Amino acid sequence: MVDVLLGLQWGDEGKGKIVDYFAGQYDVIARFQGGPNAGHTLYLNGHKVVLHTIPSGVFHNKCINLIGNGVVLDPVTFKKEYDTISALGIDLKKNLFIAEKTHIIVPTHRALDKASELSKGHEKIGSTLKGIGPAYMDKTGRNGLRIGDVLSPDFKALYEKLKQKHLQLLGNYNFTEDISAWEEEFFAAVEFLRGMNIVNGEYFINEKLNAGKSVLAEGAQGSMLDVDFGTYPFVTSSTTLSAGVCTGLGVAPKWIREVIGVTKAYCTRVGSGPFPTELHDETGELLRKTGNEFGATTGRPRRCGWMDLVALHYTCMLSGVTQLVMTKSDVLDAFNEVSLATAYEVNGKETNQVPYDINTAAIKPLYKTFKGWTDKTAGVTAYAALPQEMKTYLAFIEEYMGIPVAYVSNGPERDQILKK
Ligand code: 2SA
Ligand code: MG
Repeated sequence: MVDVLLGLQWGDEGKGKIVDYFAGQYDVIARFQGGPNAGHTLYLNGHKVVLHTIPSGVFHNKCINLIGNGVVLDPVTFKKEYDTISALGIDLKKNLFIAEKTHIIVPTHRALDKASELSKGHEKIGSTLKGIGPAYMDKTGRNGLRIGDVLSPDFKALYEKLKQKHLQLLGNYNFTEDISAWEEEFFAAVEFLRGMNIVNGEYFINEKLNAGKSVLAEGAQGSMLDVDFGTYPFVTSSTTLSAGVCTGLGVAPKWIREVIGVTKAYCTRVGSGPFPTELHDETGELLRKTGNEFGATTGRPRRCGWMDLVALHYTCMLSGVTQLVMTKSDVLDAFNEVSLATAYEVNGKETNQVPYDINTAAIKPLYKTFKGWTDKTAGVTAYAALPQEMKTYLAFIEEYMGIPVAYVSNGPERDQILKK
């Protein structure tokens, strides 16, 4: 069976900690979409490790880790990550596998990402500039290079052909940055990739499933960044929903069992695009300060606001979420009152649905406000011992969503998670 773990908002829901909590219970951990635009933070014996491409099961001795065909892999960031993890004494050779149909991010993809963003001016997407969009464009445009190609003696020629296409495009953008230094690193990393366990991912995973092994599909980014159903065009370029598991790994829907959706107890977003419950006042400021909502890599302040049940209901519907994990509940300890958006007012009309014109419509979220809790949740070690006010808040969410909040994470440490 395959269980899926994914983010229900705009990323940064704290998936890294949660997937680490669950990983040891599965035989295989597989990434099915996204690329080095992901950043899953884990702690190993006090060392902080941020994983971008490598699945989060690598710190569990018995877990097999698969990078699925739906991922776009940058050989350079992959090699750096591999070296960092190996330096911690982890033998990746044994349990890391890469699907041969995984697409490759080449240096000119990164250049194209940058050029495209620059050309958009103040309408830019706020991309991570890792080359994600251009790599997926080449995949669907049928020009891409795949991991299986690095084993071919013609790889250099295939690369040159793609590069020439990109240089033409870059010329149109008047992009003149020299990428030769990037290329040197790239070819060193491609050479390194040749020594990896490159497998046919779809047979690999189906053989495991048929042998009764359990798989956890590890999502990256968030559901509201999904290329089809997110706040388009302010989205990433992959399917971040549970549907992406089937195409991103080559598994049939019949295998999918639980869909575990991770949501913060409030809401954040980095980059541009609509965010109906964003708070521009001191409450938003307090959420940012208390929740330390600053980008892990860039230090960019994240936009903050109350939890949006309209959007959450939408993303749970799209992925068929069966249980919710609520993270950073302890951040709400700082508030006398906490609110949940339960409906939108769009052009004077009330609705419980996410509208098509979310980018342009004047959306006024309608809130239900709850009394805050005077007892802190931060030190609580059992779900049943959570403050009554918080239980009321959780019960309302469960009722609205029709899905249990099966876990509450009340702090950054590994053991700060409460099971219902
Ligand atoms: P891109 O680079 O083409 O995917 O950027 C397009 C938009 O998607 C946003 N984006 C993200 N937003 C939040 N978290 C992301 N990834 C990590 C995560 C975050 C991390 O999975 O939690 O590194 O801590 C992520 N990836 C892409 C981006 O801001 C653009 O708005
Ligand atoms: Mg993150």
